[in-house]
Amino acid sequence: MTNRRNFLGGAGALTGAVAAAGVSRVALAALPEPVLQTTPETRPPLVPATGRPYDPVVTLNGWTLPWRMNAGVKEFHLVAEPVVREMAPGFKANLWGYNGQSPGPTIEVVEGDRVRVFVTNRLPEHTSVHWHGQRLPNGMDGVTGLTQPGIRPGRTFVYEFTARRPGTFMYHPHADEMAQMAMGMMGFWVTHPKGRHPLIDRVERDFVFLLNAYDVEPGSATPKIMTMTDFNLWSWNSRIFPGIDSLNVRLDDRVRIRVGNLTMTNHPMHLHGHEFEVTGTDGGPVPKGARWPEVTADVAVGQMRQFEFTASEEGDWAFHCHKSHHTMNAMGHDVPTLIGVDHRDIT
Ligand SMILES: [Cu+2]
Repeated sequence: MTNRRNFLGGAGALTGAVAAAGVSRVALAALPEPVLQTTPETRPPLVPATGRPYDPVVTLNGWTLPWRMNAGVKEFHLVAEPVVREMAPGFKANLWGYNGQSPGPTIEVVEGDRVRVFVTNRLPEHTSVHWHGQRLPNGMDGVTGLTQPGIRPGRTFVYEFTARRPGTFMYHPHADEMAQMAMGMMGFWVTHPKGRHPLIDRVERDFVFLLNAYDVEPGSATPKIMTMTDFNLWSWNSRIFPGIDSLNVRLDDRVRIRVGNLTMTNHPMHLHGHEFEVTGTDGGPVPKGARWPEVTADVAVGQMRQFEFTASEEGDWAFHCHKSHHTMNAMGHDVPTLIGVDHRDIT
């Protein structure tokens, strides 16, 4: 369920932590209430009640962050914090994320929207948010040591810019990146087109998720943050099989799936039973003459790929990364080969 935290209630740990860091009650009162998510279930699309209309997306095992309108500006409040993420039934991991979950909530805006994002840091170290792929003023790009000092623990930083081009983007820290991204700090951003767009079709189903990866030893719950390539959990939105929800569509629906890759390796994404086209990247929509049919498309590191197809075949169709070892979970990687071994004496 979705909860609103009361920053000024006096009883919450967050109130204490922020107040101790010297943020005045007057300043806090000006912020939008942070909204947090307590479940890893796929939440229904957030139909916009304020601001300009758009067709909302569905975040796989995730949710869209509510906003408030303030004098024409769309205001969001992200809280960077330690979270406990249920990665599969019975398996909870100590991650870092935003607003109660990892990955953070999807942020949805409309092309031309003025956007203000308050980022409160409840982590034990500094952080920032980089708005991967977006056109924005240099000072809003979120790179510590280059465009801003890190947001210190207990402090809130305000990012503000106009969402200039429609598209699918990601957000993640550019502060202690190796640790913070290995701990799960990332999220999705969708800027919907203003009105009809010649290269962005309306679809019946629009899904988003991030490919991410962790190294959590069996029996432990906190990722090893210095692992470079040998991860043992290849997750979608910090969920692993069989905990990943299905993408449910009706027969003959037009379907769009936006997949971002914030792991350390590429993932050839393969859809069964249908052909799709890559209709967009985080660089923008692909011209129609440059699209071709595929059943597998690679999503490289730091890339977003947008797949579209008509769900014209009835059934339960698999959709997976084609690297077989990416479909294994933590306990599978160290199993010795027993093919050719006479099992009769060891069973
Ligand atoms: Cu993969």
